Amino acid sequence: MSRLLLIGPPGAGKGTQAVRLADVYVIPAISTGDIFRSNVKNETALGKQAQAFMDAGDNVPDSLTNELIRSRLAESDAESGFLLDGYPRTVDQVRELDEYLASHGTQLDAVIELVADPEVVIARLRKRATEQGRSDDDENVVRHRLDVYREQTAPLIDIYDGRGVLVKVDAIGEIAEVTTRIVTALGGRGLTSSSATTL
Ligand code: B4P
Repeated sequence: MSRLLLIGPPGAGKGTQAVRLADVYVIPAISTGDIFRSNVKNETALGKQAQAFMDAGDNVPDSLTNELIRSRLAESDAESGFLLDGYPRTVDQVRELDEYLASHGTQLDAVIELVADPEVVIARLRKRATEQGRSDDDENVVRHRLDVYREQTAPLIDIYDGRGVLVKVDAIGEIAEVTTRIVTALGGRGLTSSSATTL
């Protein structure tokens, strides 16, 4: 049973690693970014509210994001563990997640920080912009997303470090190599899975 979260700047590889780690630890990967994108695509009320913030590279308001995560974590597949990708992103979201976990008598096992140089992530997102055409991968928007990350999300790293749950991992290198680093680091904290040992 693992309750994990991934934190790092845009383009550090959160979504990429989340899918791989979900396989390894047999837990659902819950990406607020993916949930918002699917709502935008399906033109739901939530998608309509979130779109302008996403296109500008701003965080979607906490009020919308917290509610979304509360109901997602309440689904049965998240009962025995989960990997949060891109949530929490603000101090208010940390508070909300803390309250949710405490009310369910649980806590996070580890917070994985993906460490990547801003110029590397800009180059990755430039490549994704040509491949996928995501509106928030425009270079000016990416630079703004990095500023938002520095101001609103980077402070969370100290919070989790202070709680002794932070695991820092170098996110530069081949995708599989980064996964192996994460699994090794989590293994060092006693977090294993039967499939993790086969990596
Ligand atoms: P996200 O979907 O979280 O977008 P992201 O930060 O860019 O991460 P993503 O997972 O997509 O990219 P990855 O690093 O895996 O958020 C998008 C927007 O949604 C936010 O700006 C915000 O508006 C909103 N939002 C989401 N969560 C929110 C919250 N909690 N509160 C408020 N608003 C929220 O990968 C990037 C690229 O790098 C990919 O092309 C990938 O193939 C490549 N890559 C990955 N690893 C690599 C490696 N090792 N080597 C080379 N390339 C690699």
